[in-house]
Amino acid sequence: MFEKILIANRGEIALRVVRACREMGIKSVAVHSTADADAMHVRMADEAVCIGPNPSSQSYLSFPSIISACEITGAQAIHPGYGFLSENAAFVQAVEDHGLTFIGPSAEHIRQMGDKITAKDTAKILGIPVVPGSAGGVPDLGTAKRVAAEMGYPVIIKATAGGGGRGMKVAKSEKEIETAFLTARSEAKAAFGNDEVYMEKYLQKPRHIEIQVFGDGMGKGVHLGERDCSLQRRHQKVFEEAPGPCITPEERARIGKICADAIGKMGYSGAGTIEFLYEDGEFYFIEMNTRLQVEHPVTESIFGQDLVREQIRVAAGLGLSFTQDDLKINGHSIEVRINAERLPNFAPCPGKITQYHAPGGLGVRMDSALYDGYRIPPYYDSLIGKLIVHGRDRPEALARLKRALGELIVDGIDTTVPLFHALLEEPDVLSGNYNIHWLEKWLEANLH
Ligand code: MV4
Repeated sequence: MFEKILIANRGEIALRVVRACREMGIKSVAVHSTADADAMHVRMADEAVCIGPNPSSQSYLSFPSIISACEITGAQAIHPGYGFLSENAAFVQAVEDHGLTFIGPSAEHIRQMGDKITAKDTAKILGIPVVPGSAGGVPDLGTAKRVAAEMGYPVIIKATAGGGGRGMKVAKSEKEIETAFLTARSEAKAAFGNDEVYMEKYLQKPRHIEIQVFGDGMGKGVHLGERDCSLQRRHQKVFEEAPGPCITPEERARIGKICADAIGKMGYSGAGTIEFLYEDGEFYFIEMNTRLQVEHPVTESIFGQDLVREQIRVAAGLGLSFTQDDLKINGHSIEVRINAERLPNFAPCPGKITQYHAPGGLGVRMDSALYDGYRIPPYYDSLIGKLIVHGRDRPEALARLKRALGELIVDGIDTTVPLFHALLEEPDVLSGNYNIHWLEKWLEANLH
C-alpha cells in the first residue's frame, strides 16, 4: 500500500480523499493555489504544498507543479478527484513517466472514452446497448441528411470530442438539419479544436440513469447499481438519487451485469460511470466517465462502501475489498448540490461565510470544505457542499432531506438551498416523476 498520496484537487472532494487516506493509515498531501492557502483541505491534510497562482491553469492544472510536489513530499500516488486532471490522458502518462501511480484508469482507457465515437463503438462491441445513430463521424451535410432520413427525425448532432452536453444540436426536421449540422461543427471546432461530429436518434423524454462500475485492473468488474441524475440545469446536476425511482431490481441486475462484464473484459482499473438515457424501459449508452463522480456518495450510502478506499486499493494492486455477491442495496439516498449561486439566474456568488452550521443526525452526511469565516474565492467551481441523506425508503429520505435542509446555515452568501426547499414541495419530485427536461421547464415556470 502507498505510504503517502498527493491530492490534486481542492474543496470538498480533496477533503473526501484526505478522510479516506486517514482511515487507511496513509499520509495525505494537499496542494493549493495562492487563493486556497486558508482552505479546509489544506488544514486537514498531513502536509500542504503551494503549487501556483490563483488561475487553475497555473495551479490545479499544472503538470510540472503537481509532479514536483510529489517529488518534494515523497508522495507515491496522485488522487485526481473529479474535474481538473481527472480525465486527462496526457497527465496520466506524465505521472507514470515519473514513476508515480495515478489513482484511476490507464491513459489508454481515458483516451478511449474521451473520444465519444470510440467510446460508443467500444460499448457496442462489449454488448452495451447504445443509442441508434451514425456509424462513426458524419463528414458532410449530404451524409447528415442521408443518415437522418434513414433513422428518422428528430436527430441530435454531437461533437466527437465533446461530452457533458457541450456542442450538441437537435434537428426536428429536414428543414433544421443544415443549421444544426453547420453550427454543431463550428462550435465543436471552437470548443475542442476538432470539428468532427456524429449523429443519433434524439430521445425526447428520457431519464439520465448512470451505472457505477469498478474494475479491479485484473480482469474483474463489478457494478454498484444506478443513480438517477435527471434533475439538471444546463447539463449541471442538482439533485441525484440512488436507487433510481423507476428502475426495477430485474432491470438493475440485467444492465448492471452487462456493464460489470464489459468493465472486466476491458481490463478497466478503478471507478467508472456508464451513462445511459432511459426511455420506455430501454437503456441507451451515451458516454462513460472514467473518474469518481461528484454524486458518488449516494451509491456509498446505499451499499455501505467507501468508493475512494476502493480506488486506492485497486491503484495499489490489492483489488476490491468486495465481490458482486457482497453488494446489497440498503434503503434510499438523495444528494443535493449546494452551490454559491444567486437565484433565479444561478449567478456565481463568492464571498465570505459569516456563519456555517452543518446539519446532522441519523442518515445525514454533509460533504463540504466550508467553515465559519471562510472566504469563497471567485476563481473556481461554485459547488460549496453536498448534502446527502439516507433513509430506509425514498419517502423517509425525502423527509430527512427536508429536515436536514432546515438545519443547514450558510450565511454571508447566496446559495441554491432555496431551490431545494421549493423542489421538495413539488408532487413530481415527491413521486419521482421527472425526466431530463423537468427541471428546466419548472425553472422557466417558477423562477422567471
Ligand atoms: C441525448 C439526448 C437525447 N437523445 N442524446 C446531454 C449531455 C450528454 N451527456 C448527452 N446529452 C443528451 N444526449 C440523444 N440521442 C439528450 C441529452 C440531454 C441530456 C442528457 C442527460 C441529462 C440532461 C440532458 C439535458 C438535455 C439534453
